[in-house]
Amino acid sequence: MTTSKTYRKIIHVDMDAFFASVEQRDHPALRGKPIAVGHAGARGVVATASYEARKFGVHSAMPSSKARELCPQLIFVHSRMRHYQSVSRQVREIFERYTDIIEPVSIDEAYLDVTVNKIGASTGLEIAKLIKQNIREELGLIASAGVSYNKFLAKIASDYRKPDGLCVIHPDQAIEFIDRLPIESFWGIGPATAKRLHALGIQTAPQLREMSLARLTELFGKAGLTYYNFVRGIDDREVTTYRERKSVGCEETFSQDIRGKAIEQALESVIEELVRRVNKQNFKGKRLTLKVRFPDFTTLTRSSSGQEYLDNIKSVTQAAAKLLDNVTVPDTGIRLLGLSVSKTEQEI
Ligand code: TTP
Ligand code: MG
Repeated sequence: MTTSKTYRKIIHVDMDAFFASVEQRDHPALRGKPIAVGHAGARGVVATASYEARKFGVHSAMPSSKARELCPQLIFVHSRMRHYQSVSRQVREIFERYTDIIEPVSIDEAYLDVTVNKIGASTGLEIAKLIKQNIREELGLIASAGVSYNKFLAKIASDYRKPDGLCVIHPDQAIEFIDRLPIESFWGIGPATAKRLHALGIQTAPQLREMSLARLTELFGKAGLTYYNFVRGIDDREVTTYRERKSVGCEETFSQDIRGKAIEQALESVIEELVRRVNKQNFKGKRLTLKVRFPDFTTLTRSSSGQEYLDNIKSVTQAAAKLLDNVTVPDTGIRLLGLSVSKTEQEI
């Protein structure tokens, strides 16, 4: 008797230096230059940097002042979020030529299940090549793609040899790839978990593989099973096309810190926009969360749930006022104000 195991064909696509590449594409004068998308001001941060700037050590989430120190010739470009979102939709349209099973992870990243696909291709590699080619020729942008039999490995594959990467991890190569990874790059292993594992003497994937399932779940609960499986190349997560929206929010960062009356006015405008979004998406939720960021970047959130749906100005204003009453605003004011509506435990 022969048995053959059929594997899924999963692709992970991640655009290279996404915002920066869009800017370099649209403004030829910026091509080949170190650029950063973000605010150059004293309080600005880098959203992303072109690969030319990365050579100097500039990276996402770095304060702009630090970036300028590392790379004095760095050119700052303002972020155009709406534009990037529309490019992201164009990328998605390319994916849709091959499959409808698409799971967007962020504005520039998605998983695709092409086990059954619209062009009858027999390998994921063939489709990944076509997608990269379409993105390059039609959008003038570069993407990295990874192909494997599950999401975890497809993501590892797309990160491998970025930018302009294309990598396939076959089932019989999985363990070899995994063993080259630092444990921090496993899905779900953040800095805190990594620290705990290091304290137990676990630095590498082979060491992690020696831990029993019982020990891992004792230490990390449900996540223990995930680590146990991942380190063996097992990940049964589906590529999910639909995700129920858990919250709808709106926030505003001010060009100057605001205080007093200006906060009330800002709150009104955030509420108006929030209610507009809630209704546009026909979202039903009774929980409101207020987010306030102070000039020193400390951020505070306060939530409360009521009986009414937060889909109108009146109910949101009442709930927001109560939350804001519990916040002590320092003399220096605030730099960001945000509100979001979500579902309560009972509603989910
Ligand atoms: P990433 O895919 O993490 O970064 P990237 O596309 O710029 O670079 P890479 O080639 O390494 O994939 O994020 C996608 C976009 O999201 C990025 O272009 C800008 C934005 N972003 C932020 O605004 N802030 C952040 O801290 C990060 C990580 C990304
Ligand atoms: Mg990217």
